[in-house]
Amino acid sequence: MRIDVVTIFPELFEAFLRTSLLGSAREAGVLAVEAHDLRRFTHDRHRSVDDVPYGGGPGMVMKPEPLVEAIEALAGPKGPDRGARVILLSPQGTPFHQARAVELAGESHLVLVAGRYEGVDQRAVELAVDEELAIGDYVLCGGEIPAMVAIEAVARLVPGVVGNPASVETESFGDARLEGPQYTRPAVFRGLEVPAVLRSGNHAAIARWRAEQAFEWTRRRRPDLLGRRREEGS
Ligand code: 4HQ
Repeated sequence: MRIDVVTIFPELFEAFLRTSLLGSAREAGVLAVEAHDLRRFTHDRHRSVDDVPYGGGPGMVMKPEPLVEAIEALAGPKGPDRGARVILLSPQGTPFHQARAVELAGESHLVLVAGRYEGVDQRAVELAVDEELAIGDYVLCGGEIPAMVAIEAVARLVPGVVGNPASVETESFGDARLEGPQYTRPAVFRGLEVPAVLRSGNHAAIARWRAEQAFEWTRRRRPDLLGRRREEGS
């Protein structure tokens, strides 16, 4: 899979993309991820990417010209023949969740657009963006961290990115449940014991206990997940 990011802060992605599973997957050639400086697609002396909002109001709006140029350079023109899916990270987008990550992991090429300021000129959205995603109901300063969230959620589902595929399947939300508690050594820490069943060696009992804990945690902490239908995934 290939992922391109359009941003005015490509340096934010450097350590992120070099580190851990993403770094290894990129080195192994399983994944190609690159951040592109939006200012490369400007033509004026000041390399402007923003301008004042029509109608007035606080803040600035991202100019359409550099954005559309950048997106078209990476993804081609919008339309049925476009080989990539272009996603704008925005609080106005549809909520991002595990089921969408699974779908996006099946794409061959994603272009993620990280905006700044008050947002993006709507004509750039209409002309060049395929879909808008929101990672949550809160407001950040830019779409860079939302883009990283999408990259990490999607990339770990791409075959070969996570070494042990079993750990991808059993984790939370794959089945719209929370995971229960996890323990490692020591068996007793500050007087708190690891539940005996986990040390019993009885694998059937362990599996049953974990399923119960997962259900109980979900019921208490996220009852909304239990009401959802399976196809929604999360
Ligand atoms: N922003 N989910 C404002 C977000 C956001 C979110 C991205 C801040 C876009 C212009 N993006 N910029 N929440 O808060 O995706």
